[in-house]
Amino acid sequence: KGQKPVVISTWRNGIQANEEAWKTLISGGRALDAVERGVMVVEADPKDRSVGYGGRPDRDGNVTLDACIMDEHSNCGSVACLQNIMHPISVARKVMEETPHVMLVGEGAYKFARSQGFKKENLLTPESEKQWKDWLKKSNYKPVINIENHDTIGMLALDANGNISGSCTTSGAAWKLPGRVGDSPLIGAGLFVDNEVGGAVATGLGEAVIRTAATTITVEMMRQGHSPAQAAKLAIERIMRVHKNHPDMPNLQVGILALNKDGEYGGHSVRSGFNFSVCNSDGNRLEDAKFRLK
Ligand code: SD4
Repeated sequence: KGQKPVVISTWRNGIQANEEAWKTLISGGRALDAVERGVMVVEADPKDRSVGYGGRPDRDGNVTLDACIMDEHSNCGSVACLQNIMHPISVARKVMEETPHVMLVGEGAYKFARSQGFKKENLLTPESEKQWKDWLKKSNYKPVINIENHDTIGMLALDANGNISGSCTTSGAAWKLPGRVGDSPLIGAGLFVDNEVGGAVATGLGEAVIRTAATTITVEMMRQGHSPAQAAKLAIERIMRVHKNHPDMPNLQVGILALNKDGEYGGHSVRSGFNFSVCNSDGNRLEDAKFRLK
């Protein structure tokens, strides 16, 4: 049985993010505020090497950030390849609320952020710089499942008024080509919300998520009557079918979380190892997603 309010987010780091989001939800606040404030905790955490401050850089040593946010009215905002700003999710929200656009990238996103009062900050921590320098020795680009590329935070919340919003924020794939944008800032790929139905977020190999519009199809599956758990499973099966003969398949990991209007949720991944954090009135805890492959 579903409950509201509820917040779910990807990976173990979602626990601290949920804790923050819950404060907003339990005081009757908006899901939109919850999903922004929640993921900000992880953006500022240097220990998370895939999000915001402390994120692993691209192969030139620059930390570039992707983020998006979507509310219960299908308003959305997004930034991609943004540098030197600690909270890309808040810049994405400003794009949504203060401009006629949905997405700003690179230098334009940075200039916009500065004009909105965001500070310029160095996001490359000594630890991430050291990892990058180690990587440079061989310069071998090979994403390692569940480790190297996968701590992006995606969050979905259903508030006490029955409204759903979502957020997603990442430094993307470590050692990516400069200028690479993943699924995380793309509405319909890394995140999709339709307040009539529910929402979905994705983590993992962004290219595979984009090829399949994975969160869009998850939400559409729920619209057709599937539970969130079933919808996430069907979307993962679709991703696997599409990538059957693809060079990405041997290392492919994608995890999808889904939440519906009744507060029911579910998660599914291609391979084992994907977990997610759930917080409702039963508490804040980590759950393992179901998966197709060991
Ligand atoms: C990307 N989907 O940029 C992101 C990476 C990710 O946990 O999810 N990391 O492809």
